[in-house]
Amino acid sequence: MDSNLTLCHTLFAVFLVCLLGQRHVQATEYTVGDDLGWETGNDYLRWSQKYKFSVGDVLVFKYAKGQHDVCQVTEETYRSCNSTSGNINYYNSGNDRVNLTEAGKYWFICDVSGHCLGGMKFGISVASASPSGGGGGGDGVGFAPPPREQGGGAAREGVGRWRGGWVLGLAIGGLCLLSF
Ligand SMILES: [Cu+2]
Repeated sequence: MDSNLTLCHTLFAVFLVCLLGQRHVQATEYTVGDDLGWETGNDYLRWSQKYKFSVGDVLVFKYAKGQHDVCQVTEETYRSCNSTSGNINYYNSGNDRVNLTEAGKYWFICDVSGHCLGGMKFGISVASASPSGGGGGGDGVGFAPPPREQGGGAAREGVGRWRGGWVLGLAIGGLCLLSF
């Protein structure tokens, strides 16, 4: 039964590595606007208040290329919707990934004429990465009210993966017991 024991240890090691990996990566991808994507008529203020963002997370803007774009701007430009100044980054691929690499505030608008004034704009607070994944350190930046955990596509996915890890662990544990 030596080989069974070895297999058991190997599986257990793999499980541990997976768990550790999950703790460290902890990056969550958020599709802006959830299922609706980056589009006119969506309430991005509401969307931005649903989640708690941390360093390492990624925002994904999905839209028909050419119909919208994404400008990361200063707070002033966010408020005025006047993008003649205050542009930090610009994206227009239709499937833009923005890595939240630093803690602080990020402001985004659509620079297509009238869209920002029409509501395609939001700001978020990004908290420094938390090692436990318990959801951000909350750094006291808070201009957004605490997130309500409702219908969170991305957030729920994270929890699902975490549970999956435990199920895997239990399965391996069961296998180990059976092999003795
Ligand atoms: Cu637009």
